[in-house]
Amino acid sequence: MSIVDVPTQPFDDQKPGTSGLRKSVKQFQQAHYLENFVQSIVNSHPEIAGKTLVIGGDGRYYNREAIQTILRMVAANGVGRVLVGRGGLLSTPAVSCVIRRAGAYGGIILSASHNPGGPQGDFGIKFNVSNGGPAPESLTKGFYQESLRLSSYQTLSAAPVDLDTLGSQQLDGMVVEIIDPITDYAHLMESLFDFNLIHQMFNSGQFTMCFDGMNAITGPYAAHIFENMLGAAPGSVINATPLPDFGGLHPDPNLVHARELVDSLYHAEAPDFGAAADGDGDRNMILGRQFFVTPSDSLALLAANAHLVPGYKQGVVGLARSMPTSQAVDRVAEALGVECYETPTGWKFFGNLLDAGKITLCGEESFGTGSDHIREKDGLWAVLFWLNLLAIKRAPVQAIVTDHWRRFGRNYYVRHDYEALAIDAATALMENLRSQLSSLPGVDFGSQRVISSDDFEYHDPVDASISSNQGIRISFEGGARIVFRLSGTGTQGATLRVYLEHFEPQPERHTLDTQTVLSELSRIAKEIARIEHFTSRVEPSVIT
Ligand code: G16
Repeated sequence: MSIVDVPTQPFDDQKPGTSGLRKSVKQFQQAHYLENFVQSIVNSHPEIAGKTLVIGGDGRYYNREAIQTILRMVAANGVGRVLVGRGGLLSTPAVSCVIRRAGAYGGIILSASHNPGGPQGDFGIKFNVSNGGPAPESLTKGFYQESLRLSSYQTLSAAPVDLDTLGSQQLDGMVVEIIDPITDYAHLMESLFDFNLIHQMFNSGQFTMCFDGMNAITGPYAAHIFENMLGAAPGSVINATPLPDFGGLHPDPNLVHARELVDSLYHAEAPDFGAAADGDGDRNMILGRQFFVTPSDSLALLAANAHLVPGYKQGVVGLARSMPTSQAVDRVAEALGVECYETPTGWKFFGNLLDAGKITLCGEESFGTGSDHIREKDGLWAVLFWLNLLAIKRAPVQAIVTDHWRRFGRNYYVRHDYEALAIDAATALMENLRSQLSSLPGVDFGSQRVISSDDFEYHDPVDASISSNQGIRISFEGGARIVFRLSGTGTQGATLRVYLEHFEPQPERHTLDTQTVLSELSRIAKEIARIEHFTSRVEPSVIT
């Protein structure tokens, strides 16, 4: 074992909302940078010696090198056993699944999620704890503090571990087990959903799907589960091979970046169902023929129908959504007579609620949906949930969603992103909004009257922790809402997100498109936040 002295050079603090370190590949390639984070994790867990860790990543550029570095370091620090996905691959939900199944102490995930990859792209690392979920904020803050104190790290000289052969190897005193990345995860999915029924649907020849793996981690999982296990036609999974640069794609499953999939669904010969997942497999997008299901509607619909699916046949004990997510799921919770929690953006905020048994399903507008089966959001799980419902209802996606709106009303919803802003400009815009909060209630903007405005503060009902400044909420009479917040995941400048929502209790009376319905709110958002004044931008860079 060797001890390497490092100049005290902490990694930059992590942004709120994220639970790890997400930076450019070039930053990660700096001497001691990755090592600094890994040693900070180890030092924050003195009891880690002898324990089991799970390690894997989404296959992006630098994945293999990072895993070798981490293996040498955790071996030098006395970790007993490490489970690594073959090829260094494990989707984020699969890491969560394997940690829980193996009773591991925790896991290390190498991914920058939906951010682009390749030598010019991004890389990331995060630590998950024994419940399978991202380390809570108290821990991640501790990692940062630890990095400020760090003056050396421990590693060893050893030949690279063979990441491609299943089975056990020794690295110094540590056991390295190379595991199949798919097996445990596929078993878990089989235990939750009616695979026979879905198989019958594909076998009937009446149902086709297209899943876009976006050249990222979910391709092999999707090909195995949808095509081999469930009988979807060969070729139903496109862009199925994880590539270090994602083949140049931006692996974010939305209407802008999943262009190939979206085009194929808006085509005369479109399949019945389309879906995609992101770089590390925790996000999902759901499409029907010429029809986009917003993530907020998807969450509400899965919640309303959960009792139909084997894994949730007892019903849901409670629901949760992140603050900017539309309030569609609140109406389902009300109808079911269960609590709906509103949390800050960031999956880690659901962890306590899930562990305490307060919720069964949860989700976010940022294309994340999940349940108590693991402690990460889960892209393929959401796709399988939809397939199970489609196999039960035997109706088009659009008909299922419009039926849901008829029962619960419709929350028209859109998100406007202003990307790569100067950080000072974005901060000034938010400060200006904060300064207006107390004067907005009662003000009329055209036909819309503000009824409340605040900077969202979350009081965790389980551990009583408080998270402040989580985004500006402005609510209007009739259920409309505008939310402003700065992204916690961008790596270039600042990204302003503006979330617009309008509630229509009787949507069948209206056939207007989302853009028309939300155009006035969009104008009001620009006026209140003085977006052009602060950013010189007239229109958002991305609309989802
Ligand atoms: C991460 C978190 C999500 C969160 C998203 C927000 O997603 O895990 O829970 O919704 O960031 O992103 P932003 O702060 O940019 O709006 P992921 O998929 O990047 O891990």
